[in-house]
Amino acid sequence: MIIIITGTPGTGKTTIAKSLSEKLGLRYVEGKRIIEKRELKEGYDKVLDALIVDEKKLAREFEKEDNAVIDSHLSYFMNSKKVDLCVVLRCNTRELIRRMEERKYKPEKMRENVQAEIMNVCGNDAFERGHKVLEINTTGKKPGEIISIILERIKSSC
Ligand code: DAT
Repeated sequence: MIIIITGTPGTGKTTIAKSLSEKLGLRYVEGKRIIEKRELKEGYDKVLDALIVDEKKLAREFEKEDNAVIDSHLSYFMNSKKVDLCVVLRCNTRELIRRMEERKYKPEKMRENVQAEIMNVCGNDAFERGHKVLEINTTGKKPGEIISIILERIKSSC
């Protein structure tokens, strides 16, 4: 089973993906680690303070997995036939800004991420790529509640 967790940075992907992988006995795959390990970094965007990554190459690396929860906002670039469920985590922008301030993100990066969240870039792209999408508004929900929503969906056969 392959479950991918996408969403704007700060929406809770790592928190949820780690916990979900433990609950389901699946491997936890961290996108950032794969980018480092496989040297998929193609550059660095100084203005946005973000890595430039070849999404197709990254998707191919993810597609080598067969029983995993994949934690990456770029995970929706995977072939949808190879994915059982694509979870899109959403978050209120005020809360997202608070979390990004805690992480000391640059203003340009915060602006870019807030815009991406408002436009639901990850969710829309995931739908367009044909994924079975479960979109969750995480605002005010504890991680345990979010996990329960995902498990419920898996039980009802994705
Ligand atoms: P991401 O991997 O999408 O960047 P994260 O899992 O690292 O997100 O979480 C970002 C911050 O928000 C981190 O300090 C933990 C906190 N957080 C995550 N999920 C939460 C939730 N459901 N409720 C409250 N705080 C949460």
